Amino acid sequence: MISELVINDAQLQPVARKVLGGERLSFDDGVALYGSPDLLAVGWLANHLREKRHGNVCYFNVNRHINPTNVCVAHCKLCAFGRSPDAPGAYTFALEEIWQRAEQGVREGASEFHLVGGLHPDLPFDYFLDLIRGLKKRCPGVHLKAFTMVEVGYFARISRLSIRDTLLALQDAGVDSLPGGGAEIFNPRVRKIICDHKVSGQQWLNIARTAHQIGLHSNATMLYGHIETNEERVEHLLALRSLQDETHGFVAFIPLAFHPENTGLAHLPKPTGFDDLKAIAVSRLLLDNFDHIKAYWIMLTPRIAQIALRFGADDMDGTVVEEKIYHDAGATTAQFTPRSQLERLIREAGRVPVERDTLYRPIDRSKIPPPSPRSDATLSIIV
Ligand code: V47
Repeated sequence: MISELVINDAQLQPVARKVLGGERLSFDDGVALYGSPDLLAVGWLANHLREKRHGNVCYFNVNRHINPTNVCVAHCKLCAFGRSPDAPGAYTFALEEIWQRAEQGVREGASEFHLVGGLHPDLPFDYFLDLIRGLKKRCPGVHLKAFTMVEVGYFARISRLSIRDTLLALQDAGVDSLPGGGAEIFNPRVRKIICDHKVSGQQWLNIARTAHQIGLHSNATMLYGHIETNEERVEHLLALRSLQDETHGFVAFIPLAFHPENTGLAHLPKPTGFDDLKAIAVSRLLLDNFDHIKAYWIMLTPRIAQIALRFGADDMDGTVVEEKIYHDAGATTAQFTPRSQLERLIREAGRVPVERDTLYRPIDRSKIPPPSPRSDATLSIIV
C-alpha cells in the first residue's frame, strides 16, 4: 500500500507508517501533520482511513437551520451574528413564526432542524422549552438537533439548574441531540481573545460529557484559521478524542473555517483552501474514534467541500435553506443547496450519495411522498 504513496516530507514517514499500521497518532504526530507542506500525502493518508471506514459512500441530509434570535450577551470577537438587543438588525422570532418556518421545512422534506441562537438577556428558559415542545408536537417526525453546549451552559445559569437537570429538561421537551458549535479552540489563551465570555473549554467538554451520559448524542467542532497555533489545534482534537473514548457520544466532527468579515477580528486574513483541506484531513487522522467528518459546504464552498471528500470527509452536511452565522461574517456561498445539487456534487467527486438522518441511518425516499417545492417566502420578524 505504501508504494502507492509518494511522501515528499521526511517528517511524515513515521506518521504514515503508523496510519497504515492502524496505530493511534500522538500529539507530536498531529503537529507534524499540520506543519507539513505535503498536503497531498496528508490527504492520501486521510482518504485511506475514510475509504476503510465508509468505502465510496458520502452522506448528506435534508435539513433546515433555524436561529430563533441573534440577540446575544456574549459579544464574542469571533462572531458577526450576535447583536445587542437594541442594535440594528437585532431580531427575535415569535414562537408561532418558528413553528411556521418548521412546518414549511417539513413540506420540503426536512428530516432535521438545526436550532442555535444567541444568549438572549431576557428570554426565559421556558421560551426555549416551549419552542421545542411546539416543534415536537407539530413536526413529530423531525429530529431536533438543538442548542450548543454554550447555550446549555447559559440556560443552566439563567434557570439556576444544574447542567444535568437543564439537559434533562431539554430532552424531556423533545431535544433529540445537540449540534457541535461553540467549541472554537479549547485553549484558554485563545478563548480569552476570541470568546472571552463563553463557557470555558473544560466546561464545554463537561456539558458534552453530561449530555452523552443522559443519552443525548452531539457533534463537535473546531474553529480554525484565526489566532490559534498548530499545537492548540492538536490539543483541541485530542481533548475531543479522549472524551469520545469515554462516552462514544459524538456523532460527527465539523472543522469550521473562520470567516473574519464584520467580526472583531476582521483584520485577520481568511483561511485558504490549503488550510481547509488540511483541517479536514488532520481531523480524520487524529479522530480515529469519530465515524463522521463533515465538509460543511456553506463554510468551505461547494468546490472545496467536493475535494474534501477525497481528503477524509464522508459527509457534506445538508440543504440548510437559511444560514445566518456565516453569511453575517461575509460568506459568499448560497444558503440553500437542493438535494439534487448535493447529489450531483457528491457523484462528480466519485462518491455515492446516501441521504441520512441525523444519526446516519439511511433514509429511503421511495417510501415517503415527494416534498413540495421550496417556497422562498420570508416570514416577518418581531424585535
Ligand atoms: O458555534 C461563529 C462558528 C458555529 C463564526 O453540529 C464562526 O452539525 C466562522 O456549529 N466564522 C456555528 N465560524 C456552526 C456550527 C455547525 C455548522 C454546521 C453543522 C453543525 C453540526 C454545526 O460557527 C459557532 C461558531 O463556532 N462561528 N462565528 C465566524 N465568524
